[in-house]
Amino acid sequence: MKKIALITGASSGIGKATANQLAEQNYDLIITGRRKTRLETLAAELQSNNNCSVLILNFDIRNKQEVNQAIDSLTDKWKEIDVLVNNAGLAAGAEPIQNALIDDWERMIDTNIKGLLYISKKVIPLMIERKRGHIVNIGSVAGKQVYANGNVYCGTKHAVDAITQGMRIDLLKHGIKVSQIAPGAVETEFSIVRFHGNEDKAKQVYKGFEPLYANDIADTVVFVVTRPQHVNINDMLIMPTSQASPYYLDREAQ
Ligand code: NDP
Ligand code: 8X3
Repeated sequence: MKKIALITGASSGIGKATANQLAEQNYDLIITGRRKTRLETLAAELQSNNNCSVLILNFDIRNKQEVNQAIDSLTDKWKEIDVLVNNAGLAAGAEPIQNALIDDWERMIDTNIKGLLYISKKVIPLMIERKRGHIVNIGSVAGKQVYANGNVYCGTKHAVDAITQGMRIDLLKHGIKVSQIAPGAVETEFSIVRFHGNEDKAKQVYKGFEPLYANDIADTVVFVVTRPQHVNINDMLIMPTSQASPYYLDREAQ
């Protein structure tokens, strides 16, 4: 029987690449996000390139009712979720704390922390019932180190780091694996979103060095979820070769 993976934020970037790579690994997929047309296009591609079934759940992860309804709508077959990739997330703004917008803070906290919790709260009981499952939280180097103007984004990813550890402890007795993957700079739509649609500013982030690509992180998700049952990767920090930390970047590398 094929395994099922639910990936949040599959309409773009790391989530989309993960959907593609898990489909190649013979998973059936539940793909989620707000942009329905993108999810429909991805579902068609996944189904034609791989022998897999794909289900779209179209919701805003900040909305608890929408999250609950989406998971409640699953048939018994689709409720057998083996892997939950908690990927949906964003940075909004990169300003000193005194200048930052409260709306940006709320978007980040509501998506990166509360959204991750809403969906986990619905999926964990399904995993506990089956005494198996694997939760992969996409954290960030921003959850390990704090950098200038990162304030609240770094705060949300530190929360993901702590929540991942807490989940692992609490789910230990239920046979459920919990892992975190914490990337450095990955060129996706992340910076376009962070700078509120300013593509020129977003391009500057990756200027002069080769960043990670979404597929590099999808590779690590595949690695983490394909270890033998007795092996869990607790935490993986993955950076571009040109980035030693948020503070040290070799922009002359290219
Ligand atoms: P993208 O902007 O390319 O993708 C973000 C995804 O999250 C989209 O599919 C988007 O879907 C989804 N999403 C955002 N807000 C919501 C929401 N309210 N409801 C449902 N889905 C939502 O960025 P990345 O692929 O780079 O980001 C993925 C994850 O990786 C994030 O958690 C990010 O913090 C993390 N990360 C990224 C790094 C980077 O440098 N790019 C580095 C470290 C971590 P839609 O808009 O359709 O709803
Ligand atoms: C995204 C990477 O360094 O911009 O989490 O925080 S960084």
